[in-house]
Amino acid sequence: MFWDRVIETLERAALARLQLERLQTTAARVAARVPFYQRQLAARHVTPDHIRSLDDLRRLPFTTNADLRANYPEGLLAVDRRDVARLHTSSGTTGKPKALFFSRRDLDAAAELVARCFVMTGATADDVLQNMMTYGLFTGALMLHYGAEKVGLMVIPAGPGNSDRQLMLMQDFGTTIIHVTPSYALYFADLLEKRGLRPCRDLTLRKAYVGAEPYTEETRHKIEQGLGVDVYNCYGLSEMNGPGVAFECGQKHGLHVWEDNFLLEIIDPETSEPVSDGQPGELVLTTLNREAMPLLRYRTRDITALIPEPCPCGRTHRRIQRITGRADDMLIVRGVNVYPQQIERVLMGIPAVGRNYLITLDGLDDMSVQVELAESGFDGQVEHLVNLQNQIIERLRAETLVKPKVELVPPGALPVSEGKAKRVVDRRRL
Ligand code: DLL
Repeated sequence: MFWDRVIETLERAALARLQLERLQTTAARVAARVPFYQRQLAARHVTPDHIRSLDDLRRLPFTTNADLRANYPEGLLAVDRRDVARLHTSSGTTGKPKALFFSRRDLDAAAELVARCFVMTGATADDVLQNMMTYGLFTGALMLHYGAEKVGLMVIPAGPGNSDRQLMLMQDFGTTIIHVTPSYALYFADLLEKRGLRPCRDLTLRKAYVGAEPYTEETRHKIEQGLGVDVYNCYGLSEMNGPGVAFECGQKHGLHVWEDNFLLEIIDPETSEPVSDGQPGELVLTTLNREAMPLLRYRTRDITALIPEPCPCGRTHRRIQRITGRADDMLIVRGVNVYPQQIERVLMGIPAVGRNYLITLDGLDDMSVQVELAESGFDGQVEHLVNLQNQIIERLRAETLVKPKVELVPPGALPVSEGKAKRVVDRRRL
């Protein structure tokens, strides 16, 4: 099923023509209205007239996270204030947030993309969406909300947290789809197990749209088992509309990027040169259909790879692999590069391991990992615990080349945040 069959299956050559036309419009818009881009373009001796083919994209400047912060609050605004319909922000670790502006038309375009995602995954007006993302300045909940309404689903704007109320809403209103972070999905699956509830028997859930944080295929399986749902990976970032920038189809193999709205590049984060198709690199996105705040070649810092093969679902918009982490996520432990995702992949592949973990780095450059046990992971025999602990240490060492300390803790012992999960505590930088 398609929301917009024509555009979703547009032949590649026609899609490229549309992209070029929109790139030219976007370049002209920022050159006329945004002093930051006027300076950047002048420094490169580029005018919008130089954009004659999609390859000319490489003449345009990159935009970084730092540029958004430096131009806070309104430096990148490309419309009059009276034409702004909504503000979102995206917070970083320190200082001022990034301000993201949307016109009425931008909001409608974002909702259209989300509507495509719903229909692509088989959702219909018969579905009930419980939106367990945070409502507010974060794009996560609101951007998905309006797309769901367009398709005609009934939306329960539950927000995150208060798991007992979530459960009550699910049971009383027959929720079929949830939109949730991977960490909260795992936490919720734990809660069901503790209450002795079996999702297939006691709930009507069918699908979960899971995103806003990186997670592994092993975590997807854990969520699918724990909640009795099909998990679809949902990727996005506030700078590019929030959720719905890229989404899995029924194949559940890679995420279609809506290429009529975003021009995608994958580059080597060190050299900024393009990598060859299928190779991992940093995702760079250019908005093609934004009025209020168009962005050229935005460095997402997210690491992924292009899937060059066409998708059996019939959509022509190319797919990217699930995000394996952010370029800034890399930890250097005793000189070795370690990504938190490597640790998650190992842990979530071990059945006796539960649903939460926390990595701590301390002053001596030691890495320790606290690992929750599964509800059924401990049979009371201490030697089984010791064996499990040794098995985890060994597998983590083999995966990361760093031998961590591992502490097994009871289910539910580690903190759960309502927003994005915090998986790493780095005391070395405190
Ligand atoms: O997290 C938008 C969103 C909300 C996407 C809900 C999906 C669902 P930001 O707060 O700006 O926006 O954070 C964007 O989160 O650059 C990635 O690093 C990470 N991220 C988002 N979705 C995924 C995903 C929203 N499916 C940043 N897999 C992005 C991996 C993800 N990482």
